[in-house]
Amino acid sequence: MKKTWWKEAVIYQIYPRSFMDSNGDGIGDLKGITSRLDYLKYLGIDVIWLSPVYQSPNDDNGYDISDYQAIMDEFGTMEDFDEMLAAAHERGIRIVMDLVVNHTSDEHKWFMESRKSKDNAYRDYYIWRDGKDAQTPPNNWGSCFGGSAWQYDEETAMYYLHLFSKKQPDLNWDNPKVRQEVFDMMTWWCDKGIDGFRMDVISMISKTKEMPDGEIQGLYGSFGPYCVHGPNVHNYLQEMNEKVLSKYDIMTVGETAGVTTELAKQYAGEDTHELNMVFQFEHVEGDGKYGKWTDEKMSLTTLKKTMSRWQTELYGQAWNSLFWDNHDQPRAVSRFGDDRPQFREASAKMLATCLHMQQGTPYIYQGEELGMTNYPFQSPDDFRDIESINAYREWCAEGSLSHEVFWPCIIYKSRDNARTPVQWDDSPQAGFTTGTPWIAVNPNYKKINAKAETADQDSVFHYYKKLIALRKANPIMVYGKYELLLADSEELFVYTRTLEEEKLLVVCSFCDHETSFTIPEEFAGASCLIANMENAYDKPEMTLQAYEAFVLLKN
Ligand code: TEU
Ligand code: CA
Repeated sequence: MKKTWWKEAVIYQIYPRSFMDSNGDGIGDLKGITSRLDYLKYLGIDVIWLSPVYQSPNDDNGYDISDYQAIMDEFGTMEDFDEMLAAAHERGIRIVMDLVVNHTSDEHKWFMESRKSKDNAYRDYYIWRDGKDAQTPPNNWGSCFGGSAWQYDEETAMYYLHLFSKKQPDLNWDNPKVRQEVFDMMTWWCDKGIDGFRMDVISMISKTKEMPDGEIQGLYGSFGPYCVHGPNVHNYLQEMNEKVLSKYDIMTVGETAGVTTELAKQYAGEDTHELNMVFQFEHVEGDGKYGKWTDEKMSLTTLKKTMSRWQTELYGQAWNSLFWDNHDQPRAVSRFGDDRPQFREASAKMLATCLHMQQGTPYIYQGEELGMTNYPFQSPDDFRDIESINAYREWCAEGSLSHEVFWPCIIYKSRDNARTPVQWDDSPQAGFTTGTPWIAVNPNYKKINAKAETADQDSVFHYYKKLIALRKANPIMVYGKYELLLADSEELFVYTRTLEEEKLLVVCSFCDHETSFTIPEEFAGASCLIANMENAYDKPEMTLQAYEAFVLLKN
């Protein structure tokens, strides 16, 4: 298996709006990121995945871009970006940009032109269709953010497709001019010295010609079979690779909602000349009760089966991305661990062990290294995210579900859980801003914050720091072959990694009570590489505490 820097890296995702505010307007910004690079260097991460910082009206917090080669006013200037890029590189940290090219903002000049007339030069930059009439869209597809996936435009009395908000019109990738515009823009950023791209919903860029009604899921028809993994998606990615990616020493990761292991081997195969790796979502989706919304945890056996399939089926053929959360998911410790005070730290460290000892490139979402938790939402007015705001209205306020039924589901899964400001210290607003934050700071910042944790060797922060350092010193963590043990246990996630003569045993308790465990004979006398609590490993029969995690190394 080829060794590369992005296989051996640990990647940290920054959601700029909530990371650090430098000018007191309550909104995170580029200078704020620059001011915290020493913290990230101390943590030991190698790459920053920077969520969008381009010009945007912020209908979807920057995932609706109106100018790909300008910086969002609220985040600062292009000079601020250049300063941040240079400061990161000085510290040996690479910067991977978020490439959002399935759609633009409706305030992008291309769309402003496209909607002017049916014969405008930019008309075919987007996907326009006649409705059945001015009140009836071309088909029954629903948008990811609620409502129809089609918006009627008076000017030319036609509908345009938007798989996300109506201010995010989908680009027509079948138009070679669109592809060339995107490739030119990517080249411009690569020439500035960035180190790669995370590609937003890249599995959706190719749509089928025919656009029939979809199977009803929830309140609308599904666009999945017609807009995900479409007929030309691999051709377009190979063209992108040939015209841009192959010319630079950069890394790419595709956000490929709905991807299977088979498809991942094509998107991110060692020799398919498309992407380096993909984000798969099987372990963070499929738990929904009302669409994605739920208040129930996935069973441990289901989680283990899903993660193990990705570990074994990609091994030696494609590269895994490893994550528990990001800006679209609830906080890991609240969702997969246990955020009750007596268990939060142990379970956060256990989750870190379980993920970072797997095969693939691990991603840390801002605040995950502190064990930050979900937010205690009290009212729909607390939400800022278009997805949560629309969902509450569609499923509950105007829908069929009572507040009592839907509220626990939306507060458990809302993307805003991950978007509350990073908790830097115990000063007002957790040191994130001297002003009023755009979204409320979690009230638990007094205890959960970077200042307290960097000073405490036993903190979640220092546990992540140790894991990152271990990855640099132990190639088996990067390249070892994975094998699941105790598949049927609903309490323990246990697996091994093997690389030549070395072998790791990774033991993680996912339950809130004591459990027993027997160390396999072959690990008798093995040394402990890392553990989240004290225990003895010199006898095979062990008692594990709630959320205990440890790793034995036999070499
Ligand atoms: O997310 C794609 C996507 O499918 C999300 O809607 C996500 O799966 C869902 O919100 C999970 O609940 C990408 C970006 O990560 C997201 O922030 C954007 O809102 C979306 O694309 C549109 O650009
Ligand atoms: Ca600011």
